Formats: sequence, structure tokens, C-alpha cells
Amino acid sequence: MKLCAISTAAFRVALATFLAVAPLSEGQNHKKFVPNYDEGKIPAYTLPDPLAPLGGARIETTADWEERGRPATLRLLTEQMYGKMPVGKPDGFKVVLDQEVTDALHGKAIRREYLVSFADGQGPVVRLLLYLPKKEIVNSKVPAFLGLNFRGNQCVESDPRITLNEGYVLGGKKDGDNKAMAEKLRGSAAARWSAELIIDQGFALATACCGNIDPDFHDGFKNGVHPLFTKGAPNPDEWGTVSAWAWGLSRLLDALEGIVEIDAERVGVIGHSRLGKASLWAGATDERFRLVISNNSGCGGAALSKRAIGETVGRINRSFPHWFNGNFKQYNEKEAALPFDQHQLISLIAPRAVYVASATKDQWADPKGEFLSLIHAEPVYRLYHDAPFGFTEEPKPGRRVGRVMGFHLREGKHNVTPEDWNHYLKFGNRWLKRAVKSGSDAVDPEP
Ligand code: GTR
Repeated sequence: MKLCAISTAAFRVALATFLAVAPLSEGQNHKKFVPNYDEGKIPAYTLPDPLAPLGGARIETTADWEERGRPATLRLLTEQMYGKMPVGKPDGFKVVLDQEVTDALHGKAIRREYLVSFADGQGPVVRLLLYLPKKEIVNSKVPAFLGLNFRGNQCVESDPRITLNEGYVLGGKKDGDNKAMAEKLRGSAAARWSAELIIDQGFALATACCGNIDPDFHDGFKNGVHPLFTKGAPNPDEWGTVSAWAWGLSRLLDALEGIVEIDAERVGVIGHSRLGKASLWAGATDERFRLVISNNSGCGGAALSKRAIGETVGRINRSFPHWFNGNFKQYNEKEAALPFDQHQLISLIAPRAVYVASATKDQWADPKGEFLSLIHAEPVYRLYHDAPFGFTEEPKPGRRVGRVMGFHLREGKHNVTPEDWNHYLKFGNRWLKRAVKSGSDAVDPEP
């Protein structure tokens, strides 16, 4: 990962100056967390200008953004929140085809399972489940959606031939003996993944269990991929679990690059909730992802932290101390002191397509704050595109808005549903099906 276009010393001075004008205030002592859901009680806040990260002259060109703005923003979010992760594909990276069936999803798909490892077969092995649309792969490489799942690949479809997840799954036992539970969960997330809908539109679908990369509980970073690269507990500026998942998504993209039927230049990364935080961070750090989708990612994802509504920085850091890095804990109940906000996470995805989806009954994730992140990231997108989002008012539930930056608010609860997928597929048809260049010569394929 390239972090520095500015020197470490210059970055530290800029950060110290920035923090000096936004001093840390005394935090409240949150014994019992009571979320605020009242817009009237949101603290007054000022969002940092995404075109002037850490102050300085305002960026006005794509060249300046790429030279100065993007590296400084990436560095800020890396060091202060998600944590540094290893750079690129490790030497011992290995992908092995484990099995294939040619009659999946009513005969429409080839379904494969690959075993992906990072240290010559030592350490965690990630089981990647891949669906390929049979009709389309005859004539061309296909675009793909890639996302992590919570409880194993066997949840995606009820076909008993899908290998049961081994090891920890969300809500399971930490000792990893979750076979009985995994068996019961077969097909339980079929609607959430909507594999047939995706295949019918000519996309491949790739997924793996997040716990294969890093089990989702705090054990001092002894399990998962951390010990392969970090001795002992990570330093305060180094990776937590969200970064490990994002790193894993990049490695799964490496695996897709080696699969002949896939067009790895047209891959959209998607994630729900905590895994939406990971998909945004993967999209921010790895510019190979052409489209980035956040489904109800909330606090630490698309929602603005400074609004402190629903889930807050302090609450998320206490409930999930392993998700973000040590430095991020200093902002517990001190959102005003944050030298950045989540609109800047979105800005790191520019000029590539980004889509944020929220749900009306998911107030914990602050749908309005998720929408506002797009609005406030738009100035960076505008360096590259005319009217990339083009909306200032939250749309009515059910309506999809935006061009390069997409948004919808679904009626209902915290979840991913076929309705969400219908929106993502329309957006994917626009951004993953035609040749769109990234970088300063990005073209908008819309007339
Ligand atoms: C909640 C957490 C959210 C969200 C969610 C999920 O408990 O507070 O930030 O990530 O879990 O991943 O389902």
C-alpha cells in the first residue's frame, strides 16, 4: 500500500496542528450506553473539507488530488482508524481448486470452491465459493461481485454439496467446533446473496466466510491472518479485524485474477454491516475494485461519526475493540476531535463507482449520516465527473438515485434483500459491464 506522498515528519506536524485547533474535550463516562436518535440533540460539528485534508491549500485538480489529497487522506484513515496492513500479495500466496459442480442454480451456473492460503498452506485457509454464469462464460470473461459472508459458504444455498464451514462463525463457539450449527445454517442466507438473480444478469458471484480470514472476536490478534505478519499485538497504528477482512478481500481479488473466466478488472466489492465497513476499506485501499458497495455499514463504515447518532465511536470501540486500531480509541466520546470523517473514506474511492444503501428501520446505522457521507464526498468526485451524485435531498424509500455515486434507502430492517440486489445489479450493469477506465481519464458511460 502506498501511503506517503508527504514525509512522516510533515504528516505528523500537519496532524498535530490540526488536532490543536480541534482540541480533545473531556469525554463522558459511558457506563450504560443510551443511543441518541434525536436529530435535535446531535452535537454541533464541522466536517473537514475532503479537498483540504489536514488543512492547507484547497485541491482543485485531479493531479493534485492524486499527488497530495488521496495519499494524505489514506494515511490519516490508516493511522488513526483502520490500521496499516501488509502490502500486496504475500510470497506464499496459493490458490488451489478443491471442487467443481456444473449444475448449480438449476443448471445455470458452474460452482467451484477454491482454497486460498497466504503462507504456503500454513495459517488460515480461506474457502472461496465461486458461481460462474454458464451461458456468458462461453463467449467472454465475466464481471463479478465479491463479498464476505458471516457464517460460512453453506448459508448461500441449500445444496448439501457445498462444503460446511470449518472453524468460527458469527454467534458460534470460539473453540471453532461449530459443525452442527453450520449444518443447520445451510441455505439460511440464500435471499441475502440472491445467487440466481446475480447469475441471471451475467455476473459471477464470489464469497468466503470472514471468519476464515479473521474470526470475529477479540483474542489479542492470536488467530486469523494477523500472526502471519505481525508479531504480538499490533501497534496502535496497525491493523485490526476490519483491515484484516479488507486485506483478505484484496487477496480474494488476487485469486479472481488467476481465474480465466473472470474479468478481474470489473469486480465490485460488496459487504453488509461490519462487512460493509470492510468492503469500503477494501475499496478505499485497493484501486483495482471498480465498484464498491456498502450495505447498511453504519458507524465505522459509511455513516458520519461526528453526528454521534445511533452507534457511536465509543460504543463501537468498546463492543468490538478488535475492529479498529488502537489510535481510534482516543476518539471515544470525542468525535469533535476526529481529524477526518467517513465522507473521506468515500472520497478515497473516487473516481470509481460507489454505492451506499441504508434501511429505514436501521437507525442504529444512521441512514441519514450514510447519505450525508456521499454528499460530502462529492466534491472529490466532481474533480473527475460531472454531477457524480447530483442529489442533495434524501430520496423516498425504494428509489435509487445517483450516477457514479449511488444511494437507496430500503423500507425495512438491517439486512440485504433481493430488493437491494436489484439496485446493485442495475448499478453493476452500468459500471461493470462496459469498459470504463479508472484514474483521471475515467469516462462516464451514461449518455
Ligand atoms: C452491530 C454493530 C454494527 C454492525 C452490526 C453487524 O452489533 O454495532 O456496527 O456492524 O453489528 O455487523 O451486524
